[in-house]
Amino acid sequence: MEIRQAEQEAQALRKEIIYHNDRYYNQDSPEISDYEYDMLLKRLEEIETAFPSLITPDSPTQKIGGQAGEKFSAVEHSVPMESLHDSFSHEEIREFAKRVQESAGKAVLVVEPKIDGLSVSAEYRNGVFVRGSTRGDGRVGEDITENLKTIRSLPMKLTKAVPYLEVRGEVYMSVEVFEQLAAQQEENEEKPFKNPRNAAAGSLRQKDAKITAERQLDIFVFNIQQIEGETLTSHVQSLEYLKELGFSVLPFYYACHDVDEVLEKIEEIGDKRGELSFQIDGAVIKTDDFAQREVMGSTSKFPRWAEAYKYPPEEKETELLDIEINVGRTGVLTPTAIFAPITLAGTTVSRAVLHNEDFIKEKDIRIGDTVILRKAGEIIPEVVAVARHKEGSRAFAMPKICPSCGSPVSYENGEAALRCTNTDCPAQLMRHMIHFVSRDAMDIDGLGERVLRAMAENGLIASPLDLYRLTKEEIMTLDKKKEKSATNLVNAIEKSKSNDLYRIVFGLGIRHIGQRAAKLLADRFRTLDGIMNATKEEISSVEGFGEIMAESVYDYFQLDESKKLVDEIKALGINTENLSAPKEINESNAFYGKTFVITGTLPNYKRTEAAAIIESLGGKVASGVSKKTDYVLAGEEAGSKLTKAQSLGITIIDENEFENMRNRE
Ligand code: 0OX
Repeated sequence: MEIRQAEQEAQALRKEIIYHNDRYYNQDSPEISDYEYDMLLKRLEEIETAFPSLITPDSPTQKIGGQAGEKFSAVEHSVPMESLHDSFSHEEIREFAKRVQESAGKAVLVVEPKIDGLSVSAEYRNGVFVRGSTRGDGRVGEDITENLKTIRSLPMKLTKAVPYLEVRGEVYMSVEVFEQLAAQQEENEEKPFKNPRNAAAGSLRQKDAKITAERQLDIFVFNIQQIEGETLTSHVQSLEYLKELGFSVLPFYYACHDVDEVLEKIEEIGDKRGELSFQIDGAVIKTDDFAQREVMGSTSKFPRWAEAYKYPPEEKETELLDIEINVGRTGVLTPTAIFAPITLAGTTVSRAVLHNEDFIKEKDIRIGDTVILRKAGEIIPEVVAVARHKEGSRAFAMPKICPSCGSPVSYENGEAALRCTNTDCPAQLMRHMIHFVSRDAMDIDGLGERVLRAMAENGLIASPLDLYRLTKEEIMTLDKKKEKSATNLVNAIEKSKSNDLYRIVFGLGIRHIGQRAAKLLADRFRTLDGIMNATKEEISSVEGFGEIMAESVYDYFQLDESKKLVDEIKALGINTENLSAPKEINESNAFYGKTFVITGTLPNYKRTEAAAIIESLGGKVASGVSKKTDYVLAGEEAGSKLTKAQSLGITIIDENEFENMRNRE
């Protein structure tokens, strides 16, 4: 290649990589797979190695992609948080091992998983957590102390009072938590996170640490950045030491004595990557001995004593048996591929979303074809391409009528989504009812899709509000509904009448309005009437609201049906006011300024509900019992916290006493 051609290609690659860096690191919303990104960077590296005069100081090969943002205050890393150089073949790993041997002599190499999360630093003084930060560009990161405090696997106090310690670890979201979150986001028609890494990133860098707490993140610690009061000489020794201090350390790592063993362990980790409860994007190979690391040193960006190995994404072929059409809550018809089940990256998959007609046309997907599947972000199966058309297969066409109600379907103002035009479509109504009772909306216990379908089929309900008119006797006419469970259901429905305002707003299922948007509306306008009577300008001035969202809310409440619905909601006695309004707290109430610990199962409240009541009255809720605790609210099967409270002589109350205290308020 000539230098001029190389320069052009390098420039184009840099531009592309910088764009994808921004999508990945700053917007938590990548457009290409990690593998595709790695390949772009690798190509740029190849060009720069062949023509070193082309290297520019701002080339993505010279810097780590993240940038300390403006949301959080900056933290300067006194020990830089370096990144790793990537390898994609056994040959490159052999070269790395040779370099280590040539520079530092015979070495033990440790192979460990490369967790796909976010690198963070956590600092401790005298064994107590004092500060947390993101990696940022490796030299300056962001202060995320409050967010890290919400991670249960990160100890706030170590087993030893080490004078000073800075560790580095990877914050991640487990596959299980991610799948729950993805299902919830789909149900709420919110934009889903693409993979656990993005979900972890989006959850960690939140100004409101409460959101981080809800997302149940975890951490694996893998490095000591700085330590005072202890001398460690190897990686394995420091991992053992970190375990003793109470850290959740990488769950497995292997000390290898030659490169063949290294490659064997890399493959072994690769083989089990689909079965792990966390995602990995490769393996890391590290020189164990710190004295040898010292000899090798670092380049401007990477340590020379470590290397990453990236696995290619797993792809498989299977036969496309059918394309099914699902009708969503807002009437969108979504085609879904049904294929012969296969195991892919550890789980059995048999369905994949085909998004819309454009997607199917672009890839020319036809029923009977052999298709290539991959897991996007290693989790959600997607059709990459058609491997082979089946002989005589015909192009797929979206239906002209709704498969549920037979009404015409249409495309609205240039959208790629096809919608059923009938607002009374039973499939839409059913999705709407499922949404209405869901955990993030009215949160009615014991009402799932199965019961709702049975109720609708038996003519008991035709709309969500019909639920509030149901009697115990009517519910008991349903197959297998015993008196006790019918009573529970009636009670759960009744209880939902006192939900906070945002729940009913979200439950209405207004297009483009997710739970967070519903909370913003409730906070700003305080009552359902307030939201209904707001002007378009007032709605669009709500922080975080764009034109489309504002228009959607405004248009919704202009409809006569919506106005009638609001009247009906009020007539049924469903709360339409914001209850979390910062009320004047009467400081003489029994809760004000007191610290509570809640333990065990309470008969009628979830622990989070009891906590909200305490906090609304000016009390504090702590997680552990100490001398500072004023009351322990104990339910059934309360364990060690109750015993500790007894030994410290702290007042223990049950739910009854708790209620009495509230009434004395
Ligand atoms: C990981 C991971 C990341 C320490 C020196 C250079 C990179 N994602 O699991 N980084 C490192 O090592 C650092 N190890 C890991 N296991």
